Amino acid sequence: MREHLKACMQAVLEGDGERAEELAKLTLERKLPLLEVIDGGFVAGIREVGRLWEEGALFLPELVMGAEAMKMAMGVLQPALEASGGKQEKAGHVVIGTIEGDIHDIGKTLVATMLSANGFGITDLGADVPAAKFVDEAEKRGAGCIAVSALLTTTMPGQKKVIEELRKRSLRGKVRVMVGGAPCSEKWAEDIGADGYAGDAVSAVALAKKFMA
Ligand code: B12
Repeated sequence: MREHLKACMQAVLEGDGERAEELAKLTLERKLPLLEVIDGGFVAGIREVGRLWEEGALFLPELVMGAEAMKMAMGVLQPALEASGGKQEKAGHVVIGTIEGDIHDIGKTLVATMLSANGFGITDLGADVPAAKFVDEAEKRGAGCIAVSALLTTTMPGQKKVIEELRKRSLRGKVRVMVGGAPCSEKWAEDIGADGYAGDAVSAVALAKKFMA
């Protein structure tokens, strides 16, 4: 298992999409624990890519290739991860997306997949989503929760706009808001008046369950 995790991490670090996809397929064939492989292998790889990029040891195209490799692996693993929850009663509906101006969608998609695997109905709006669109969709779907991802310090204030938009439409009492993404924190969630923050996909599921209870 350790060797496998190392290989997954390395494939993302090298931006080798084909290898990442091959390793993802091997993960399914060998019935290895999906979350462990995603977190300890592929996510560890993309975080290392980010760290090296910040240090100036990698160039932007290498960052992009790392992200592409990560996405290719997730393309193979996502359906299996979603199915791993089995058939469950619908736990509630969540509208999820990455806020306007921000195209980072890997973490958001992982959160959406985990929520879906745990019985939540999901409307995934993708990335670069205006605040009003989150609220439009929540209204349309009767969603009990909006989940807003932000990976850039410059786009984080957009999460607050979603809450303001809910207030404007007198929906704040009906729809819970959770925020997440690398620069967010418990304190940030409190500051902007969100209902909660989660640091990873597993905690996001626990938080959504708490909201819907
Ligand atoms: C991959 C990546 C990219 C890829 C994105 C590809 C894609 N389709 O997503 C590409 C190459 C396109 C990219 C572009 C840019 N990036 Co970038 N990127 C990253 C990197 C390396 C990894 C992000 C990632 O996917 N992590 C893996 C996932 C699984 O983790 P995660 O996103 O944190 O998600 C987890 C949790 O946070 C949480 N979570 C996430 N969302 C949500 C939502 C909710 C509701 C909840 C509850 C939880 C939750 O659960 C997830 C699963 O555990 C980070 C570095 C880092 N350490 O984060 C930089 C990083 C985010 N990027 C950065 C920057 C600056 C940029 C660019 C501006 C670069 C440029 N000069 O063009 C552009 C932004 C363009 C834009 N307008 O958005 C900076 C941001 C700095 C800052 N303070 O704002 C970072 C931190 C790198 C750095 N150290 O400088 N990037």
